[in-house]
Order: sequence, then C-alpha cells, then structure tokens
Amino acid sequence: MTLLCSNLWVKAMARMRVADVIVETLQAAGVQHCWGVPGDTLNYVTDAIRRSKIKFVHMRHEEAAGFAAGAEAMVTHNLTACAGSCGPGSLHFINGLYESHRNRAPVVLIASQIIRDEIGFDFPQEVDFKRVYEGASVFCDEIRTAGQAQRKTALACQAALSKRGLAVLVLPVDVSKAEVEVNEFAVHRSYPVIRPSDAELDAIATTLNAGSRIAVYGGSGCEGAHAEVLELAKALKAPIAHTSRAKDFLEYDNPFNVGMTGVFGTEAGYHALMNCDTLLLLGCDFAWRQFYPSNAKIIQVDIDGAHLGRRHPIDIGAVGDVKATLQALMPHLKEKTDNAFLSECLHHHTKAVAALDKRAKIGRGGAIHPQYLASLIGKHAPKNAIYTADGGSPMVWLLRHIPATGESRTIISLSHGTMANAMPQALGAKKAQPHRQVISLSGDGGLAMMLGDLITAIQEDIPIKIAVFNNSSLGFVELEQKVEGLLDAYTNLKNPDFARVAESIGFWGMAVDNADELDAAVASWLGQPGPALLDVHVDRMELVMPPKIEAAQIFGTALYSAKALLSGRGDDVLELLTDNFLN
Ligand SMILES: Cc1ncc(C[n+]2csc(CCOP(=O)(O)OP(=O)(O)O)c2C)c(N)n1
Ligand SMILES: [Mg+2]
Repeated sequence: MTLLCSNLWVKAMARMRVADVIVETLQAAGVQHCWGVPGDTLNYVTDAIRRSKIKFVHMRHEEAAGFAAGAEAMVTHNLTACAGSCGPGSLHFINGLYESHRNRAPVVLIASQIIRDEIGFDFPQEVDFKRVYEGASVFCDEIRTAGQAQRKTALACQAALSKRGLAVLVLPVDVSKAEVEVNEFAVHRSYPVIRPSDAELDAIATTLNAGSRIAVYGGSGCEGAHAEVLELAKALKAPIAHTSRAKDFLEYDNPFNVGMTGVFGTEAGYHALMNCDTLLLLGCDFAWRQFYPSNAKIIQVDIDGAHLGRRHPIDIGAVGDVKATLQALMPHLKEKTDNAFLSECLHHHTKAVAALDKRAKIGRGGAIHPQYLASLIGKHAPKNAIYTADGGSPMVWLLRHIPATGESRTIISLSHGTMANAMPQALGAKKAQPHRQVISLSGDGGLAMMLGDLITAIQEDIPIKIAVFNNSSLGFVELEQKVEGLLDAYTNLKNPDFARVAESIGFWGMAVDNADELDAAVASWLGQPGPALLDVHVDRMELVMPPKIEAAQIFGTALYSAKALLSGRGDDVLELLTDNFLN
C-alpha cells in the first residue's frame, strides 16, 4: 500500500521548501501529531506543520514529548513524530524516546541542527545527535542536502515502522529552509504472515506431544492471538503464564491463566514455569534468567530470530508470528487427557490471587494500601480504559490489581524502567484516542519529576485523570535498600499539596487520606469531564514481594531491622513487620 498522499504525486517536479517536503511525507505516512517544543533551527519545520494536517502538541519539556509520542504510537500502531530545536532542545528528548524505542514504538524525531557550515567547530548549541541517538534508534542519519530530504524521510519512516522503534532525522536549518524539486519517494507498510517451516513445526509438535507437564509462557508477541493461544492450551492441558507486557493480550477471559512470574509476578506463574517438563515460549523475551527452568525442554517461537535463545538455552527455536504459527501447528498436536499439572497450577493461582486480594482493602488503623487504591480505580474505570503507571511501585499495583478486560490497555516502563513516564504517556494516549478514559497511576516522586507538563493537559486540552500514589517516598528504592539490609537514605519526599498545585494549574483536584472516603472519591474523580488529579496518601511501608522470597531477602530484611533498631528507628521496623508479615 502506498501511503504517499496524491497531492505529493501531483506536485512531482514542483519546487517546495524542504521543511514542507518532510512534513508532507510524514503526514502521508500516517503521522497525526508532532510532539515538541519549538525554537530557532526548528522554525521552518513548525511553520510547515502549522500549514499541514499534522497537529503540533506544544509541550513544556521534550522528555515528556518523547514519552507521549511513544504512547500514542503504541495505542494506535501508527507512526508518530517529535521535533526539537538544536542542541539542548533535541537533547532533552533522550529519556522519553529511549523509553519509546524500547517499547518498539514507531516514532520519528526531527532533531534540528545548526547550519552545515558550522558543524564540527564547537559552534554554540552544537550537539552531535548521531552519537547521542545511535544507541536508541533503528535509524539515525542527517539530511545532508535538500535533494536527500524526501528520500531520507521516507527511509526513516520505513525503518521506524518495519523495525519498530525510533528513527532520528538530523536536519540542519539551512537544509530545512532550502527549496527542492519534489520526487516520488513514499512510505510502504506491509503485513506479512510469517510462520516456521514445516520441518520446524514437526519438531515443535513432536516435542509438545512427548511432554506431560507443559507450560506456555506468552509475551507481547501474543497480541491478537488470544484465541489461538487458548486453543493450544486447551489441547495440551497447559497453564498459561504471561509477561507483564502481555497482560492485555492474555490475562482476560482465560481459564488457563496463572499470571506472571518474575519480581512482579506471583508464586503461581513462578511455579508453572519452574515445574513444567516442556516450556513453550511464545513471542516472549523475558529478561530475568533466574526465572527460567533448567530441567525442561524449551521451545521458543518469536518473530525476531535474534531473540531466539538469548535469555536461556533452548531446545528448539523457530521464527514466526504467534497467531500464524499456532494456526499451522494445531493440526499436528495430539490432545492430552491428563490435566493434573494444569489443575495444580490453577490451584496455586487461586491461592495467589486470594493473597493479593487480601492487601487490596483498607489496612490496619484505616491505612490506605496502594493495592486498595489500584483496585478501586479498576472498579470504577470503564472497560476500555487506558492505564499508564510510573516506574517504581505504581506499575506493580497496576499489573497486579487492575485486571485486563480485553479492551483495556496497559502502558508501563518495562524494558527501560524509567520514573515519571506515566503522566506524559497518558497525555500521548489521550490525545491519540480522546474517546477513551486515560488514567495515570503516578508516583509522588514520578509526578514531581515531570510536573511541568501538567500544564500541557490544560493548554492542549487533554483531559487525563491522574492518581498520585503519595507515600512521601521514593518507595521502591526505600524497599530495595531495606531488602539489601541497608538503612534507607535519600528517599524521603517533602511534597507539596498536589491537589492544590493541580488546581492552580486548572485541574480538578482532591486529596484523600481517609480510607473510608476513597471509594466515593475515586468515582467522583473519574467522573470529572476535564483533567483531574486525585492525591491519595497511601501506606508507605508496602513491600513489593517477589513470588519466591529468597533467603537473602529475608536475611536482608532482618539485617535492616537490626540496623534500624540500633539507630533508634524501631517504629520503622514495627511498621514494616506488622504491615507486611502479620496481616
Ligand atoms: C529517571 C529515573 N531515575 C531514578 C530511577 C530509580 N528509581 C526507580 S523507582 C524510584 C522511586 C519511584 O518513586 P515514586 O515515583 O514516588 O514511586 P513509589 O515507588 O514511591 O511508589 C527511583 C528513584 C529510575 N528508575 N528512573
Ligand atoms: Mg512514592
């Protein structure tokens, strides 16, 4: 399919300003928004955008723009753009775009640059963007002449869409200002169906048919393959564990679901993987090697051959799209009758869910467990809500306590693990899909880090909903330090009244510290027509327990307790123990 709009064809051989050529090529490739902050070397580009159908979303910090663009691309599966001025302007995007790139979001950054004549002489605001962005992109190149502009822009879009990630176009201002004859380079999208060879399918089927305790571990490659994965699990009597990234695609309507493993998971997911005799990895690139079994036969199917066997040694590796592969594989599988392993795993799952649910309620002395807040948000949000959550503990509460519905979408920082992603990602998702409720689960540390772009929600009229998990702490780090047996340090947060800060910006704002009022407060916050922020004073001492508590971690907590007692922080120890172990 050729996406280049027909007016560009008509204009063939006509002369146009390079900035216009670039903008029209992006528009023809499906870009609807360009996120950024204007300035100096970008002026011809923003002027071209002003006259195009692309909307420029004027942000307060480029990092937030990078997060927002990535979220837009993730929810729409379409190309999005960012643009920045030279030097610090285009440098500021780096963390937001790193996050987006590692989420495999197709985003193009126009990093405008000083004039070509001055490059290489330490000119004011000179930054070598190729060196900065090469490690976080699928394409990174400078448009060296006006004649290259359309061809290189099309190439950048092509790379972002087909290799799935960030493409950076470095654009010297004298090039963007120049005029050039338009030609015919366009962007093409292809949707191939890829599956392993017949011989590979035979080998996979033989191994699965020989297994008796089979587990499926599904990753984000299972998007769109819910029915096929469940059909396979039914035939093989196999529990399905999923990665955090696959929550939206596998958790809902799934009688074989045993949840996640890893630090964010539960014992049920962990048990299924560690105790199977045959493990089928489907579109799953889970990084933590200690959570793979050492005594099982492992089969891995992935669309990217470079992922095969990169986390753990495997017995069979095959390249394929999960849906197409399973459709081709099913006729080769013998239906199993023994469901003992499946029942055992499902029993673990029921127990694990009950243990999680126990924390999702009002705590001792009226404490608001963050899990309770998360579950109330899930209760009051519409079925097709989009959730974002900050790196730190909010993303754990989202993953564990807000069930996927099949229509909901979860955006969190998994591969990159950044703070402060949630609110700007919510801006991106809401701008892209204004008809859906978009809810940011923000940490108090995370929100403060990108606070300036609250203003964008007002200025650009993006009615997001923000819940602040306000524990007056960099809680996740405080926990890490305690588990290591260290005394926690530098994690205290002296916060402003976030509800009043938000109100002064133009948000609806409310603070809650009484657990009995929380249910009604969540309902009223989500019912607001405009941007709204709910600042909830949650319990600080909430352990994010890994599924299997290692001896070292118990030891570490004990060591912390001893140190804390010796340094006169006995109350801390008591709180930690009563809150997490004596409930
Ligand atoms: C940009 C960035 N800086 C620092 C870190 C290290 N880090 C991970 S979680 C965290 C604390 C998050 O605090 P908050 O947003 O308040 O969430 P909480 O864990 O308290 O719920 C920090 C400092 C990081 N991951 N990313
Ligand atoms: Mg916090």
